[in-house]
Amino acid sequence: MLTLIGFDVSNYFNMVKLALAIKGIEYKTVILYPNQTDEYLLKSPMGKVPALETDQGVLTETNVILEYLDEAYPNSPLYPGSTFEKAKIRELVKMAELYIELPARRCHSEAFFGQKVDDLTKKEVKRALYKGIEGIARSAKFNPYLAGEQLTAADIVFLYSADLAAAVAGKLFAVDLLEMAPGAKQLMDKLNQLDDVIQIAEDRKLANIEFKKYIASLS
Ligand SMILES: N[C@@H](CCC(=O)N[C@@H](CS)C(=O)NCC(=O)O)C(=O)O
Repeated sequence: MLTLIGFDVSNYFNMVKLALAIKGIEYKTVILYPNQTDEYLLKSPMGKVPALETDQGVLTETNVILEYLDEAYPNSPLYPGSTFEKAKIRELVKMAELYIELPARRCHSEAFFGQKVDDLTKKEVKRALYKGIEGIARSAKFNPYLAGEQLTAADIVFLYSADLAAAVAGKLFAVDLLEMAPGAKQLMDKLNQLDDVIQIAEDRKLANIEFKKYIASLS
């Protein structure tokens, strides 16, 4: 059986959780925070979560895990369509991670943990997020899903990237990021109504209590 390693507050962990839920794959969970212990680095070379233990070995990097799951469990495909359509989904996944999730992450400490981020970083992040969401607006179909009529891996990655990025943009720049991509808000609303997404949000809320204690213990 697959084992998913990570913790329920992690947006990347939740991307994999949602993919597993959509596909109805059975798995176990090992709750673990990212760390640089020798033991964990043997599994996850960067010490990050999530990691997915399979019969053949451990996989890391969320987009890779999503593609693995889709090939190993072809039901409810997350990369449906022709070779070109699959590539377009991968393009959207990559854009959401590179241009939305990663820039916003640079400001998570101030937006979520009350630790100041310097003004230059904030300026860079604001500019990067504007460019990112404008790029997504050009590239995505929002019909109603990112790649068209079917929910794909792009929606999963966008959901758990854009929510945090929108919170960062709202808190730090007083900007409604999702408004800059027509259709994005409606898509987020639609995705947030899915039973699996509601369950993941509940798990996340519960896990956040322990996570906050853990973060406080680090300082
Ligand atoms: N590129 C990785 C990113 C995963 C990631 O950044 N996870 C966070 C938790 S949400 C983490 O492990 N952070 C600890 C670290 O960066 O060392 C992926 O796609 O899975």
